Amino acid sequence: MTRTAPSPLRSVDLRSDTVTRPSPAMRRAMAEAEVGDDVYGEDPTVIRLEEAVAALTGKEAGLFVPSGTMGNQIALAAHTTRGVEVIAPEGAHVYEYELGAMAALSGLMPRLVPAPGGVPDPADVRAAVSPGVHRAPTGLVVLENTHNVAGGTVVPLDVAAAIGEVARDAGVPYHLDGARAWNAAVALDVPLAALCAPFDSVSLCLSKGLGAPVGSVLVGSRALVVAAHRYRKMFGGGMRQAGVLAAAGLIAVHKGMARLADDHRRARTLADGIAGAAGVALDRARVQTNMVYLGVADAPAFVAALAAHGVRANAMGARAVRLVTHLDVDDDDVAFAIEAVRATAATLVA
Ligand code: TLP
Repeated sequence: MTRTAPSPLRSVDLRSDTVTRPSPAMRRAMAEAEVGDDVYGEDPTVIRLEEAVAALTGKEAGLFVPSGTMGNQIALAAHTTRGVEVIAPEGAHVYEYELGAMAALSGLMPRLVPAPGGVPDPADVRAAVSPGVHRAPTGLVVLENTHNVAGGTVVPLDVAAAIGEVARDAGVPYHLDGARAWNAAVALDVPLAALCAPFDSVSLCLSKGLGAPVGSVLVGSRALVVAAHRYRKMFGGGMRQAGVLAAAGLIAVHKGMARLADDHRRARTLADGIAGAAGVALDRARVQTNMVYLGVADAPAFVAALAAHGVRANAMGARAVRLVTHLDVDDDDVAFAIEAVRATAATLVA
């Protein structure tokens, strides 16, 4: 492994896998995309993308939406009525990072269950189900795979299926926030359709590890997608000639998954290189996909000092720093980032 001395002139952006730029092939496809008005359902490129993601996930239909947040929120709205509880794992993006949308837009109450390492115990989900006599009734169960704030961790298939049985017994639908379902399928070495099988709906992002500039696809039954179509318009996500975006999404879907294993390998290398740095806690067992979380005394201060060494990272709360590998990060960047993190840690502890 080549080690490069940190230089403030160089910059490696590990804040998220959302920061990637579209490839020349994507830009060409965007320029040449055949388009129509997607609000009328007439954009051929959007239709091809929706059908491709539905086929890959083993679902009947798909709906192209502008973001992962909108994919989740449309699903939550379409599956529920106001005043019900949504069971979700602690740390879930739908609860932590969607600006309270489930309450603001759909009148929903989150009911969080413990999720050590991002993996809820199906027994805890069963215990959280409310029949709705005094407490609000349970209206939906949500899972997140990979689980972002737990470390980009993977929920095993048997656990996802067992939680699905709980939802079925309770008579409520089951939604997957699969923003990074692609990463989970690669990490588990299973087809995407197997990962998505237990769920009534899945929201998958094209603009994270797969490298598209914009967009997510919500998949599920045809009936769910018809309902979702109405909420997409209501939430402001009707996009007209969206084929220019879907064209990049199609390349992401067909080419992007093949290289996610590289991101996962680089995250492990990054973790190995950082492990043992002064004042940094790192749980190697949680480095399962493209994320490395560092436990530090003061995350905003650490992120600021790290930026001065040429590496951008995100503070996720007061004591956690997140580093994410992606399409625009190569082996040299990882080596550079290791040196930068170690130098930052040494400075802050000294
Ligand atoms: N997550 C972003 C931030 O919001 C934290 C990131 O950089 O990781 N589900 C999950 C599990 C996500 O991690 C994200 C994005 C979303 C949904 C929302 O996707 P977008 O940003 O497209 O609305």
